[in-house]
Amino acid sequence: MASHSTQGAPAADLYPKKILEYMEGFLISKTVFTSCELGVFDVLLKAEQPLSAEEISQAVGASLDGTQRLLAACAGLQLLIVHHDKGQVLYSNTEEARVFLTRSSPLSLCQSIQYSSRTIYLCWHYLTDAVREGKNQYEKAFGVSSKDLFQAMYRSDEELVKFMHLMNSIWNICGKNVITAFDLSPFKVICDLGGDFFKDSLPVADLYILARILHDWTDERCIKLLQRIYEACKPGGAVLLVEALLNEDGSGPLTVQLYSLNMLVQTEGRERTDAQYAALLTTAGFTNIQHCLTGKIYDAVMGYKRHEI
Ligand code: ASE
Repeated sequence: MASHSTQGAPAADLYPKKILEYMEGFLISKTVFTSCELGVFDVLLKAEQPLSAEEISQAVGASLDGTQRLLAACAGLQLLIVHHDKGQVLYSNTEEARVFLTRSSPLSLCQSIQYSSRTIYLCWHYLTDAVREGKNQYEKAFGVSSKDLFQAMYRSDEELVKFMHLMNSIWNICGKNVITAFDLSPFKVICDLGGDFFKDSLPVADLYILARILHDWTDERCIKLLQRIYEACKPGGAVLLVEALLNEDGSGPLTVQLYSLNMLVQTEGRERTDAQYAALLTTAGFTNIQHCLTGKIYDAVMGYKRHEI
């Protein structure tokens, strides 16, 4: 054997780059959360010209030292551009920061980021407990009973509004792909399901859209809901599921694997494969099930109710 390196004797240059990145990934999340919460990107948008750390710290009402470090990190993350002007350091937004991280932008992710910062991040503090117990962590994170999921998720008007903004801001980015995945022109009456759909009577429609609904619930509850929809649906009608689909063998995408962990800490559900959604739809009576991957986070699954013979 020429090589001296064996198990238990790592090479001197062995450097766990990936693991270090994972270990400290939350530092990046928190840097983005804080910059948005302070309104750094909004201040730079309004100024319409590069600003110094001093000007930004005053505008956002934060310490100069803290702001300087935050701005440097944002520049490192390629969210801010650094300008050197006559010995002065000035900052401006990158195109991506202007479009997605300013509050007034139509494609703003600020509300999503706020929900991540104030709700999801706090739930993930208890991920170990969630994995051990196999259930969500609202009681520990917020002191609210998680018996009724949406009573917990909508525990205050503020929390409800934050969640609605989250749902909407992702829709701005993925909505078009999902809604053009299938030809929906044959459907005259379309019902986008929200509200208390386990209790309330459902309107008669040709197409029911369930966008990021089934991933909140157990298989049993999903089947119950799909059966209610099947009952209400006109013959020849259909149901369109909008969900982030796992690969058939569960091997990815990583985002969806992580979302499934998020469903564990936050809901009663999970992310599923297209075959798992197809099985739920089949059990409820739907046929001719098809799925379409969009290449973005959210995909589409369709199932039909047969025409009466
Ligand atoms: C739900 C969707 C979400 C319920 C709770 C949720 C999302 C976050 N929390 O139906 C959106 C997807 N993002 C993640 C991280 O799961």
